[in-house]
Amino acid sequence: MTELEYLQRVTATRPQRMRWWREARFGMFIHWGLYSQLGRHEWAMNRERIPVAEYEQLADTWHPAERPAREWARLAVRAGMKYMVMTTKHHEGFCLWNTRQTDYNAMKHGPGRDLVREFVEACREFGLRVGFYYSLMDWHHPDGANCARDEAARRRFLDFTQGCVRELCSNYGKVDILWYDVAWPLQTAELWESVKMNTMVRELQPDIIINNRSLLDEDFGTPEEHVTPEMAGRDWEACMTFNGSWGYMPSAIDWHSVREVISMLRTAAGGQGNLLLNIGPRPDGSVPEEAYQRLIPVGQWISQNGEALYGLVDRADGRMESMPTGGWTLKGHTAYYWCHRWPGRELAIGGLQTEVLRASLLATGQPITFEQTENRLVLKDLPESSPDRIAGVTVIKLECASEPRQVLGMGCVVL
Ligand code: JFZ
Repeated sequence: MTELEYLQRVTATRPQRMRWWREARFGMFIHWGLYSQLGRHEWAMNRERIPVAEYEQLADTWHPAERPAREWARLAVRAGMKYMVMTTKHHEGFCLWNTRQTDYNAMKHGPGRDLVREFVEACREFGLRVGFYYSLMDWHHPDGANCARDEAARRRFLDFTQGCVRELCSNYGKVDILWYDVAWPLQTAELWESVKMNTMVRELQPDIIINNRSLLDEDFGTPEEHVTPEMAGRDWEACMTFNGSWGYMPSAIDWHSVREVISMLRTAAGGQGNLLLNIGPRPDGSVPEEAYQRLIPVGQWISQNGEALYGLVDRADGRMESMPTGGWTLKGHTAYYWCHRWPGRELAIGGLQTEVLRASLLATGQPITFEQTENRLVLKDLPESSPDRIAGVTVIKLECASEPRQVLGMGCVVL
């Protein structure tokens, strides 16, 4: 199949394949591997130049607790997340599943079991969609670097890579997401044989969605550590750490707050994108307390305000303006104003070009009285302080006569 034929086929099926993902909005990223034992970031092997022979010893000292993926899944559900993506093989090259491609895997070493299978079973038990992260870059495989210089090595490494991906897409039932990472050292999709590999993937998993990190655009873009909408019409998912490290790192103590996570969600939904928020479990698989302290309140907030987050949303950027007290998400004729700086008894919103039919507090349905003139909406008789007691982010629902639009520009009202 040519790349053009592949592209046409993938484009044609994308709306149907992506629908659940576009509605889901929020997922949990899991980075867990041998590096978790070091607790010094998942790049420790590279950043500290740990010799392979020394690093390999971690394979036999890793003894995770029983089925920790069930704890992750339970927390993901409580947090309002709809899917999970777990590292099946990170750059360190250790495979968390029972692979035939290398003995450097969880079955043959310390864990003594298939950790990917446990992850899939936990996702299914808790009703979460299944995502596999797979690092193309491999610091352990003998051809992982010289494949860029030696054609025989490239052939061997591609056979290894395609063998791993084939197993992951064949042996675990339905896989919903394939999340490639770091296509180093080969510089092009052609050198990686990405069309051939992803054609195989899609033959094995016809409904799967694939990210953009096998050097093909595929189904969605992956802004990392920043929540920045991609161009209109392009699906995207911001992947974010909670504290600056993907892998377990107890010295990484600056965790995003509940309010910051809600702000990420608002930016994602306002730009028709998703948020994939990471936790790095401890070596035994347990979840750091800081993650619970944030994800439980986030889930409580979403349980009251999920209408403004989930489902097919319209892009707010380009139709609505930035405001000092909050931000927008849109759905059809309804605008949701996520007010994170509560103004007190009145809230004025300038520049609305759309007639507001009804205003209410989303969480409770309580109506809000308002006055609307040509260029100004004034919400009146509001509570003195923000009604949201979880994070101080109150969503105001504005049901309009048509698609909401706001125009403010740089000037002011001419008296
Ligand atoms: C990659 C990984 O290196 C990282 O460990 C984590 O898994 C993350 C989700 O993905 O992070 C990257 C990828 C690409 C670049 C930098 C970090 N880059 O292109 O500069």
